[in-house]
Amino acid sequence: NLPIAALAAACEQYPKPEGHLYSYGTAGFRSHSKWFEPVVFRVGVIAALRSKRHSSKFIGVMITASHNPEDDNGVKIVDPRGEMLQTEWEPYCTKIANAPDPASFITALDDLCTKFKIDVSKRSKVVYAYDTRPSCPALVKALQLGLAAMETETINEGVRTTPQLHYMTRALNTQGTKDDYGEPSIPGYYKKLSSAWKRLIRRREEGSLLIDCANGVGAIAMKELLEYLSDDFKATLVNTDVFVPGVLNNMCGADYVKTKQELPPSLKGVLKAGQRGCSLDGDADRLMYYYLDEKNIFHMLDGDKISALIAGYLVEKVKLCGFKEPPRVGVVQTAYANGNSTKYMQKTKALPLVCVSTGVKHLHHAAEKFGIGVYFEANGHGTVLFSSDTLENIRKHEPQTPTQDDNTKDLKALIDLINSTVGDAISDMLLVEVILNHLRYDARAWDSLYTDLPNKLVKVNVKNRADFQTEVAERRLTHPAELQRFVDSQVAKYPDGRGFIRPSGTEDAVRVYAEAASKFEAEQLANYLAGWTY
Ligand code: NG1
Ligand code: ZN
Repeated sequence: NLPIAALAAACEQYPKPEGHLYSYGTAGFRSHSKWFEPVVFRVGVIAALRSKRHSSKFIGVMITASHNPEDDNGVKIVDPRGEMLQTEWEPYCTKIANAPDPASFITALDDLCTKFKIDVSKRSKVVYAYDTRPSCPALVKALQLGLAAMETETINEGVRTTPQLHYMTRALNTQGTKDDYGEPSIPGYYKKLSSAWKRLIRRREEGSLLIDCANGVGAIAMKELLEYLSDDFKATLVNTDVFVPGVLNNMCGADYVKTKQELPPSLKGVLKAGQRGCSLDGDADRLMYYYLDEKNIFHMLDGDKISALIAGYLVEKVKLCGFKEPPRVGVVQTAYANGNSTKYMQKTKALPLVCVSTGVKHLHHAAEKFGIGVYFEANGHGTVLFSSDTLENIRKHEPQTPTQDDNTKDLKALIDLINSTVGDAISDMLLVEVILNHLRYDARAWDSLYTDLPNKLVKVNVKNRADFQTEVAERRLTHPAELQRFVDSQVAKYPDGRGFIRPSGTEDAVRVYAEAASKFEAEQLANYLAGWTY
């Protein structure tokens, strides 16, 4: 049975603030950090139960609010294979987080145990980490209390990137099995990436890559990784003020670059024309690339361009290995993917492509259906998945020529270089650099794969985002129907126009997206849609 006395006592220590509703959404729970300790305490208890449900496998808990402001915080649960928490648990998490008092908290936990037939007597194991936010230490305490109440065996990984925590969770659970994901330690993570990199990189890069670490945990991870990469990788780190209050994600980082479509002010005069730069977000799971041309004009290489580069490269790589039955490479996007990226993948590269709803778990699950599934959100979050059949195929493959042999070795190293558990800005960055190195591309050559259609994303705050319902992977509103009719009538006026409105899964807002042949038209269309009158 549940340790009711311990749970109730701990719950008293972290009373739920009245009138504040939490919801486990696409990125777990997220809110202003001052409301957050009771939620994190309860997540500790849920994570323990999740571990019991999975025969005492390690469950991960990550405390971070990613690209959001420094005063926000968030928490999410990571499943044994390093994936996001199974969707069926989300409403139970929401219910447990909102239980107003200890008695209803225990009842909500009981409901979860009954629903998922949890054997409470099993042991539980949880590995956790957190980002650099000043609110983290207090939240970690709350988490620890929840875990202690459940007598959970814990590993505290400290200040780590979100993808490192996902890696750890999978590595801990696969250690010594045929699916061994690598040494279950942070040095193990660096060793895995750096040895794959050393196998893959062909000639020493002359220029240095400029990496904007958003003043977040990515700065710590990058510094550590550079030690392992030694001379083989030249990088200059900027925005590395990890513990200076107020600077996290502020006027820098991947989200700044994507939403403003401009160079962070701190990189002006630092990034040289032709040099590649990239920005991580606050927990280092999103990546945006960019460069300045000889006229100092800014060019952004977003998640779609990263995806196009990787997918195009992998298709060719697979051909060079000489498989009897080559794995099928496919791409997963969301409605925010640039229209010309979709065209490029489908028409120029003949890649199978699916479009799914926003949120990594949707992309991840769709990508699992391909032999090799490349998924990226336009905002720079993504990775590559290799199905177990593909992994088996590669393991058994007997190359017939030295070229096939060499390419197969490359492919194996690429699998090690890629953090398949979740989008990982650092692993993705190494992957991009390797591909550019193999193709002998500079930023401009990469950029010229296709030209982005001008686009604009606007956020409109609304009282109740549940009033907005969508279909066809969030590309159309079913409700309010008159609003969709308005969208259709406006979009029809623009050549190459595309526009849609969907409720955010993380904020009390709807997002309006528009694309058109020119920047002026894209902005005009977005603004019309945002100020709808119907
Ligand atoms: P919402 O708030 O549902 O639009 C945002 C991002 C998602 C995803 C989640 C989780 C956009 C337009 N939306 O979701 O892609 O990253 O946050 O962090 O970028
Ligand atoms: Zn993030």
